[in-house]
Amino acid sequence: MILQFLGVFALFCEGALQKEPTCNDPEINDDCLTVCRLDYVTCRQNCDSTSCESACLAVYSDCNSSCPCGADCPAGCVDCPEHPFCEDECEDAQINNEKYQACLNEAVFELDFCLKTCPPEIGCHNSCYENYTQMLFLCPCIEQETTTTTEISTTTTEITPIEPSDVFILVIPHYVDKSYWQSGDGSSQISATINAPDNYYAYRAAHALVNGKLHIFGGFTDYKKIARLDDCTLNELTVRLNEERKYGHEALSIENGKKALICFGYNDYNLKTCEIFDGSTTVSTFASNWTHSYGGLGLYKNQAASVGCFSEEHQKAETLSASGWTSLPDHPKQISGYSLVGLENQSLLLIGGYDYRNGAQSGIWQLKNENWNQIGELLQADEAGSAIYIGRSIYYFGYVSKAIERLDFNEAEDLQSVSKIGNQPSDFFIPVLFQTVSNYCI
Ligand SMILES: *[C@@H]1O[C@H](CO)[C@@H](O)[C@H](O)[C@H]1NC(C)=O
Ligand SMILES: *[C@@H]1O[C@H](CO)[C@@H](O)[C@H](O)[C@H]1NC(C)=O
Ligand SMILES: *[C@@H]1O[C@H](CO)[C@@H](O)[C@H](O)[C@H]1NC(C)=O
Ligand SMILES: CC(=O)N[C@H]1CO[C@H](CO)[C@@H](O)[C@@H]1O
Repeated sequence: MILQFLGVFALFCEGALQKEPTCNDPEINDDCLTVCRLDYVTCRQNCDSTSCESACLAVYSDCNSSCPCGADCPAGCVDCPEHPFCEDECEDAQINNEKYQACLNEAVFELDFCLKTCPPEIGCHNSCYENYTQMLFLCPCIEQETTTTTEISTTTTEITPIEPSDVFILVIPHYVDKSYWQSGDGSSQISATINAPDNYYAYRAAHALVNGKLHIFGGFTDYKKIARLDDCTLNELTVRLNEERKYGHEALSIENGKKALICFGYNDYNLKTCEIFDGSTTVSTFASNWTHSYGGLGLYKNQAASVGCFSEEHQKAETLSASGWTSLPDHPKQISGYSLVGLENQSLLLIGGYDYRNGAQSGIWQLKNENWNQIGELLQADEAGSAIYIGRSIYYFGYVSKAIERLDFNEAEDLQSVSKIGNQPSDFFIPVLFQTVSNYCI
C-alpha cells in the first residue's frame, strides 16, 4: 500500500517536472550567483568608461546564465556537470576531501582501538567492524553513488547516513522462537533462530547494548538474570542484578555504550532503585524520588531520564546526574508504557504510551530546553512498543496496533515524516530490538 502510494506520488512529480524544470541545486545556485556578483563589482571598480561598464554587465549576465539553475543550465548540475561549482567534491574524496578524511580517520582509530581491546572472540571483532561500518555511513560522500534511484524529493542535496534499505533489526519478542528480523524499508521480514534456555527468556526483560553487545536484564523467568546475545544464542552470565526486577523495569546504554543503567520495575512493590552494569559487575546507584515502573529510560542532555509511572499515575519526570536524581518539567499527561529516544540534538522524544485518562496515545513529544512539546503523531495510537534509533530514523514496533512505523528525521533532527513499514506478526509486548546485518541468525 505504501509502495503503491509512493509510486503514484512519484509519477505525479515526474509529470510536474516535465512541464517546468525545477532547480535541483538551489544552494549551489546561490553560491554561484554570489561569485558572479563579486566578479562584476571588481570588474566595474577597474573601469573608467561606460563601454567598460557595459562589458562588465555583459560578462555578469553570461556568468549568471551559466550558473547551475541559471538560464543555460535550468535543472542544475545535471544539466551542466562540467561547471566548476558542480565538480564532484566526493571524487577521490580520500585524497581531496578533508571532511571525509577526518571522518575516516576517526572511524579507523575507533576500529583499531576496538579490535585491540576485544578478547579473543570473533563476535567482538565482528561487532567492531559493524560499528566501523556505522561510523562510515555517517561520513560525507559514503555511498553517494547509490543515490541514483528515483528520487522524489528534490529540494535538498543532503544524503541520509544509513538508508532504511540497509537497516536490519532483530526483534526478540516474548516468545523467543517467534524472533524475526525486519528490514528498515519494510521490504522483508524473515524469521530468525535465536537460542535461549527458555522460550519465555526475554518475556518482560529489559534490554540495552553494552560494548556493542545486546544484553537482557531480569524478567519473568529469572528476576535477577543478565544474559548476552552471542552468535544467535542468549547466554546467561554469572554476574546478576542486585535487585529482583520481574517486570516494568528499564535499561539504557550509558557512557557511550560501555555500561547499562537498569532501574525501577516491580517485584512485590514498585522499585525506585537503579544499578549500573559494566559488562562484568553490577553496582547499585542512586534511587529516584519517584518510581517510573512501566515507563522508560532515555538520554536527555547525556543523562538518563524517565517520566511517569503506570501504577502511581503521576506526571513527574526526573534526570540522573552524578549526584543523584533531579526533577525535570512534568509531562502534560499521566503517561507510562511509552518509548524514549534521546537525539544527538540533546532533546528527548517520548513516543506513544498509555495515557491514564485516555488509554493508548499517538503523540510524539519532545523535551527540549526544559519544555515538553508535541512534535508529531504516530499513524496509530500505541503503547508498550519498543523503539530504536538508527541513521536518521526511529523504528517503532507497536504492541496494540502491531504496526511497525518509521519516523524519519533530517540532518537537524527535525521530524520529517511517519510511515508504516509493516506489522509485527503478533501483539508482542515491549520486544527486544537489536540492529543487525541482513540474514542474521536465519
Ligand atoms: C544576476 O542574478 C542576480 C540574482 O538573481 C540578479 O540580481 C542580477 O540582476 C543578475 N544580473 C544580470 C546582469 O543578469
Ligand atoms: C561502537 O561505537 C561506539 C561509539 O560510536 C562506542 O561507544 C562503542 O563502544 C563501540 N562498540 C564496540 C563494540 O566497541
Ligand atoms: C529528591 O529528593 C532530594 C532530597 O529530598 C531533593 O533534594 C531533590 O530535589 C529531589 N528530587 C526530585 C526530582 O524531586
Ligand atoms: C528537532 C530539533 O530540535 N532540531 C534541532 C537540532 O539542532 C539543530 C542545530 O542545533 C537545529 O537546527 C534543529 O532545529
